[in-house]
Amino acid sequence: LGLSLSLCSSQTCVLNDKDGLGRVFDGIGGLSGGGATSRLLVNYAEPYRSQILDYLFKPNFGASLHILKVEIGGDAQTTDGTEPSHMHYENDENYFRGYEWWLMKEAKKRNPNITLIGLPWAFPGWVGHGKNWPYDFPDITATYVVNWILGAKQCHDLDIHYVGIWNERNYDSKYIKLLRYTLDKSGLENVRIIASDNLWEPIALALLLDPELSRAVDVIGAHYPGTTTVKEALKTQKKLWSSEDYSTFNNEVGGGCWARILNQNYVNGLMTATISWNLVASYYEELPFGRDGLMTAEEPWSGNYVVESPIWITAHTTQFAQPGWTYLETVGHLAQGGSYVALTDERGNLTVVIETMTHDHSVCVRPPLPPFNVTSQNATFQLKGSFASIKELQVWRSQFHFKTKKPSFFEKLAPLKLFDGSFTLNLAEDEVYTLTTITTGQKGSCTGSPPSARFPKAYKDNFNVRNPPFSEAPNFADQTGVFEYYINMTDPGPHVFTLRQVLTEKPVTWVSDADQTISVIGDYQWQNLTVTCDVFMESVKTGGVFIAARVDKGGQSIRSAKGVFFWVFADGTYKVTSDLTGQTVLAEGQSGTRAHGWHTLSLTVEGQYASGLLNGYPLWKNAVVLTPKNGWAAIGTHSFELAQFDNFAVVAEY
Ligand code: 147
Ligand code: CA
Repeated sequence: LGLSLSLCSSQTCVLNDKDGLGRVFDGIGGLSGGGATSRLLVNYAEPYRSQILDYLFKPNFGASLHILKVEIGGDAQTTDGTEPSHMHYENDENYFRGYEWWLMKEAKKRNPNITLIGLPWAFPGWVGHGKNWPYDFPDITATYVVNWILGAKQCHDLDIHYVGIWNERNYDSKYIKLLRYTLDKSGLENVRIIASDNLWEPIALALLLDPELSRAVDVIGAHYPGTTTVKEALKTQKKLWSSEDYSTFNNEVGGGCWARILNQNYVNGLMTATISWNLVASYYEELPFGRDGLMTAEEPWSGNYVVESPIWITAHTTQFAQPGWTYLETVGHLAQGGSYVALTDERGNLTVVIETMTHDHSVCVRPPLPPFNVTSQNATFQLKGSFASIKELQVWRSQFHFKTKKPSFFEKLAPLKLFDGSFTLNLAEDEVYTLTTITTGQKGSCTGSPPSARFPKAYKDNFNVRNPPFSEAPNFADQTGVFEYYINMTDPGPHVFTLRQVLTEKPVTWVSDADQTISVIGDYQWQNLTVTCDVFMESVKTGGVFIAARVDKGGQSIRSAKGVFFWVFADGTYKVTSDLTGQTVLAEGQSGTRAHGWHTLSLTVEGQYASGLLNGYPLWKNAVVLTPKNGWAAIGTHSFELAQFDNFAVVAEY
């Protein structure tokens, strides 16, 4: 690859700036979205919510992140749910939906220098003009994305620094150039473009072959690069980022994965930023990729959250080097395995991060990790050039201690005195060290979070909130469609404040969303329960809505979700099915239900039997429900249609 990988010769690693420096460091970040990964975070009560945000963003406290990347919501399923678009319809613009605006503001409050990035996974249906493709009308797509950036500034005073193309899907050169043109024309010359949030190729070669495209793109962002790059990417002379990485269960092996890639993405691949998918695991754990965040905050009802090892591994770098610092050229692998990087602010400060993660304790979700050996070793570092005169280094250490299962993370040790600019470390396996001239590091701590608890077994929501802080009701996790608080201005009665499914067409999707809309809620272990909800169809004749129990799937498998689904239709019929698509019918008949009127549905599932009430009267009973045995409660619609829900209630047995 033409990289000069240094290996410490006879155990001495030289740290020198005399012959020039390496690349400029752009930071370490977290990704909220792709999708709905922060869904449950927003409903944490204070002070816990602020504590979680402090662990993520507050400088000299925890992860102290440099970068926050968010999904530009596109109304479609993007891994753990849907995120709302700022333009559900062509003539619609609203910059107060979802939680990403709030999250960016909270991050910026704590770290005013934080780098903000937006990237779409999906787009509202109208952007594709009926086709599941965003590039047939590139001007529409570019305007749509630029609107989001303008809205960030105008409505929230947020400066978006980087924007991407289409997550892990095709890019289109014409679109990228038009996006650059549209940004410039809108006064957003400072917003830089990342491409293509997929593999190194074909974007790297395309940049080499097309100078105009190359002028439009500032950063090559690759996903899960396995710490390496390719020679075309190096040849472009662009910044190289791991713009999505990690996605690993956040136990100690996850922390080990993160420690290894944070160092080696630069050592092996000259990547100057690494972004974790995801920022914080704030979604139901049984959804895809449960707990793949830097920390866990998946219980807003209890307030419980867990500061996991990746937070402290992040701190080893983020608290002691800032974007704009420069990597030394003298970075590399240790003689007995492991790696070291060094960074400087070019004003005398030096930060060295060393990791000795063994193979089996640092496997990430992807790509496969080729074998390598790490054993305990003494490593001597010799400071040269402008660092030769450094007399003292602060020392921070993490020891995973996999054998004893008693890890210690981000521990401040006694400062190291230097005499001839050299020091020797006795490194064991599975350790991370930071040696630095920076003296501001701190291991933040808050008075413990409340104990973990299950989702309340008696739960209700009447959606009566006049000025909701968020567009979505607590704990509902939309898996297809978008469910928003709604105010019926003309309703004289009890249904002024409701929850409404607002999508009227299928989005330009990222995975295959269901043909129905569905939002899940509650405890995945629930078996026996009663779900009750008032429903209101807005589609005359063709309308259909459901309430459900024991829903067993979400995410990209949502199309094959099974459970017990109780439907009523605007044509005066009802159905009970064991799947979201309605293939397996357990009961059906006349209900007298119609659009533009409220009906109360109630579904009880007890052991192998289910029964349903309509407006308080039995409509069907003794439907036999064998599988699934457990799952979430849910509400939804038969198609992409407007419909409202009110007075949702669950009473469950554990
Ligand atoms: C990524 C997505 O960009 C994220 O939204 C999230 O779904 C994440 C979960 O790990 O994965 O998508 C990938 C899906 C598959 C691969 C890589 C990235 N893969 O198989 O290499
Ligand atoms: Ca209400």
